[in-house]
Amino acid sequence: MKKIAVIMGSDSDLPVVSKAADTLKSLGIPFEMHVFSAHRTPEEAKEFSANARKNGFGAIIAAAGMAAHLAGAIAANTTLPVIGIPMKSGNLGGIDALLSTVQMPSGIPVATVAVDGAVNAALLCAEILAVTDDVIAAKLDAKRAADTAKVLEKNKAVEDQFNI
Ligand code: RP5
Repeated sequence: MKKIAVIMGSDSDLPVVSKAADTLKSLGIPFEMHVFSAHRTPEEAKEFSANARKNGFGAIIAAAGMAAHLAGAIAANTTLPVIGIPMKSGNLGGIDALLSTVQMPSGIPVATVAVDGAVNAALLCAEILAVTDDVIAAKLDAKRAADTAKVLEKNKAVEDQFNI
């Protein structure tokens, strides 16, 4: 099975990014976590992304805050799918990172999830792998069914409490 790379610009991103790790773990998908910064360790970020395909990765998550150019810098050096997580950090509450990550010019795509959207980033990676992996596809179907059951249960509790 292909691995997922989970890269963050700073270890200060870890409390949010660890939710992507938890999600991948729950689906049995192998992954690696790294701290590479587009501006503090640009050579390491480049080296990792340039070699990611031959090192067995199938997609890359890149989380960064503020003037967040990590996902774009990673995507510049690979044709693997790159999913950007704009992080809520600094004075602008994540709007800076959201615009920096989502507004990639044509030619180098970054699929951007919500601000701090680590769970969806991991699920999107799982969906990418599930195109050719029936085991992951089945796990995603089971998760959807379980999530639906939980909401139906909550609906029933509210209906029982308020509706005559
Ligand atoms: C970004 O700047 C990181 O991704 C982080 O979200 C933000 C702040 O980093 P630290 O100053 O906490 O290392 O590069």
